[in-house]
Amino acid sequence: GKVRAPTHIISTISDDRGEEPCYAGVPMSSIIEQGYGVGDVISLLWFKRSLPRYCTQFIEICIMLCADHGPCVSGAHNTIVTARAGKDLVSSLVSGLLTIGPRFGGAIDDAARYFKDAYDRNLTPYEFVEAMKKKGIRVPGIGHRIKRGDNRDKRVELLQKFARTHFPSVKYMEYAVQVETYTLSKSNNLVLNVDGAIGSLFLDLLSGSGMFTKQEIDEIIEIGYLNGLFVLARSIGLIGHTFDQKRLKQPLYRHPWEDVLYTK
Ligand code: Q5B
Repeated sequence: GKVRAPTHIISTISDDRGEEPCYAGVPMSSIIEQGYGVGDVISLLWFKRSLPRYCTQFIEICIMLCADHGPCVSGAHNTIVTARAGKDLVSSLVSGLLTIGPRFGGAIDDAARYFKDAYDRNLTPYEFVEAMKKKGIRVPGIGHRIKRGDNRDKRVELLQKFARTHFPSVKYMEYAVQVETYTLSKSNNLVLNVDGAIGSLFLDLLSGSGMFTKQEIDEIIEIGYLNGLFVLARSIGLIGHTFDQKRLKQPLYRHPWEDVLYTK
């Protein structure tokens, strides 16, 4: 009858058994015929639902804006050095990806966690930032190596502009902006960075779209989906840097002695 041998894997996001693969129940032909984009595919495979157009457009904007930030950042640097050591595409890519973490590009989830907790507990920006300082924790999503109060990150402005026009509510982002106003009063480098902008705005997307229950939002934040946006986006640039180095036939990289302080 209906007795089934126990399975070793449970999977809920895609199915390749039928005539055509399905993403979260949506057949590939519908994805193509209905003109879905990468944002829709991410919605289906990560969030297991179709999201409204402004949400998928926001996801696509995040991907486009974070695809690359020049050759000098940690990820691109690692990828360039690896490609110049003669390694293959995948090795060069993952060597760059492995730098993504709490200081570089991987602060989105923590920014969302801390901004959500502070906003939901009605902490003033002063109370939030000073409490973080007491705990010795840098505010995730705040601070940048080259961006300043008088040289803002254009990516952050573009994300904010889009959300202010299309999102039903931007309360978490406005809170992050208030935090930035306070941190900038302490030091000119403590701007809201791209991780903080995406983290706070994704909270607005999750809570304002009406597509997620409170429990689902808490689970998404707890598991930490949002760094995935940076990982996915920056892979595009890291692959580009790999091809660039190969195309330019760049030799093995060796760091110059004069740029090292040899000391005892
Ligand atoms: N201070 C990002 O630091 C950076 C503070 C802070 C309180 C803070 C730092 C930080 C949180 C993590 C974060 C994402 C490491 C950054 C990205 C993608 C990217 C990258 C690119 C791309 C920069 C100087 C003084 C010290 C610190 C204090 C610094 N940050 N206080 N909360 N958040 N942020 N990461 O310049 O009293 O002198 O000891 O950890 O959000 O990764 O383009 O490069 O697209 O590729 O090294 O945009 O902010 O500054 O360490 O010299 O600190 O500021 O305590 O105070 P820096 P430091 P004091 S976006």
